[in-house]
Amino acid sequence: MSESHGLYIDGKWEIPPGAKTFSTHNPATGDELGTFVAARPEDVERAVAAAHKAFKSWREVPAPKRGRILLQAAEIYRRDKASLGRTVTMEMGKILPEGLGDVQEAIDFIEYASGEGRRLLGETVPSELRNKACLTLRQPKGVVAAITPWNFPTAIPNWKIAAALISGNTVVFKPASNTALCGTRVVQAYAEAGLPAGVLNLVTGSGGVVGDTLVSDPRVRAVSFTGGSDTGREVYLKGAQKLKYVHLELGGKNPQIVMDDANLDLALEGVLFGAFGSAGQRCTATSRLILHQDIYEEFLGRLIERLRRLRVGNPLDEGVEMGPVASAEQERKVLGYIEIGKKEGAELLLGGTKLTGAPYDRGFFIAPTIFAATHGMRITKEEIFGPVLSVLKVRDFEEAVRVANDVDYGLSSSIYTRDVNLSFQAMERLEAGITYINAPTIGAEVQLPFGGIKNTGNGGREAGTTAIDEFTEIKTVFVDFSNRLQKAQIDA
Ligand code: UN1
Repeated sequence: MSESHGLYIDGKWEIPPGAKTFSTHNPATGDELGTFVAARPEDVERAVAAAHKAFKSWREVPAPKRGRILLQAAEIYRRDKASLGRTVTMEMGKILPEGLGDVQEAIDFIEYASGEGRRLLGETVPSELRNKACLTLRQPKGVVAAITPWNFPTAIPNWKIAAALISGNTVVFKPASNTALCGTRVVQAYAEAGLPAGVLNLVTGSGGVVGDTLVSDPRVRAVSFTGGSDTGREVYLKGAQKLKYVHLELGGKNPQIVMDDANLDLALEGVLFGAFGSAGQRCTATSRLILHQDIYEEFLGRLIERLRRLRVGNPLDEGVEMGPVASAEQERKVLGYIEIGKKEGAELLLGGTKLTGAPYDRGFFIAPTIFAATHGMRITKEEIFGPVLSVLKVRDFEEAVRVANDVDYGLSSSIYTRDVNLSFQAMERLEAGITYINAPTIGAEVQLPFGGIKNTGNGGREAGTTAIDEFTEIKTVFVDFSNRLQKAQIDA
């Protein structure tokens, strides 16, 4: 029997009497990992009430003191990194070094965010009048809902939670259901770190019940959502009715361009990591490889040859390079796209099947898959979120940029070239929130803004100096110390 886990509301772990439950499973083996409460609307409302009540005192805790508690949580993650990394790997299937990387990204961001406790910078600017001061303050928004996906089950929650908390907000956190154990462990660290009751609450359960209740509750002033574009649109619309601030971090269709002058060894390592790391289940994953015609045959040949030897297996095992996809649902979706690709007439060059036989029998393993595709096919335009790469041949840089940009998403992008002019042109012209030069589309660092354009989001950026924008209101203050009525804009 696996362990039962509760909701965390107002500083207490609880399993409400008669609660319905659900469990999570290891996508490599099918083993059950834990059972969790499927929260009802009234449970969610209690969590929001707790957060709402705690806000009054939490906002008054000096920000550097809030930072101390965050740093303590980071220390706990660091202490428990090995076991947390294993939990990530067991619950969503990325290989252990990537599971550990997920936890490291959480630690990195919390440390970064806690420093904001000594900044939370405002502005001071001149007044057009004498004896008058003009400045801005950052103030918390109130109760924040953090709704997060399964693909980075410790890092992404912490991008939101740590930034919200350092800014003085309180949080109700709803993790993806299939990584509820990771979500529980994310919160356990903050509880152990001494966060006051009600400041961070955990409600597990479905998007339809928990997510909906959170987004509809008028006491929730901001919603930070990372996930699929369709759900993101629903969250945005529902939040709009209550004029909430909604931050969305959605899909991608990220290209890696390889020019004829590129270092091909480097570009090959790049696409292997970018497209098949985390089995392609990153918003930033490379799903289109755009090759200059002069290196097309050679590069593709080498890629296929290397991928044939890619070690797919239990992601906990040493030396395994790719694990399963995260769930049955994910498997269906990815295999569905492979069928679409074949029907559209894309040439299947490698993979394209579910892996069977030991050690794959009990898991959701899909062979690394490559299509030689034509730009415009659905597999070249829609997010697949799995180990499926479409390869596209282009004549020159102009065509590469045109193809790269001709999708509805705009998260990450990459170009391999030694030409400094093309590098700078790519920086300016690739329609994406992130551009890498001579590096893969994945692997963003937390001290820089993260987010995208077009259908990838609605304009915000997480992490970096922009992290707190999502969670603070700007208060503008005018101090007139002239001791008389001064009138701006009016001629004296
Ligand atoms: C995501 O997939 O939503 O840049 C986040 C990267 C990671 C974060 C990805 N640092 O690949």
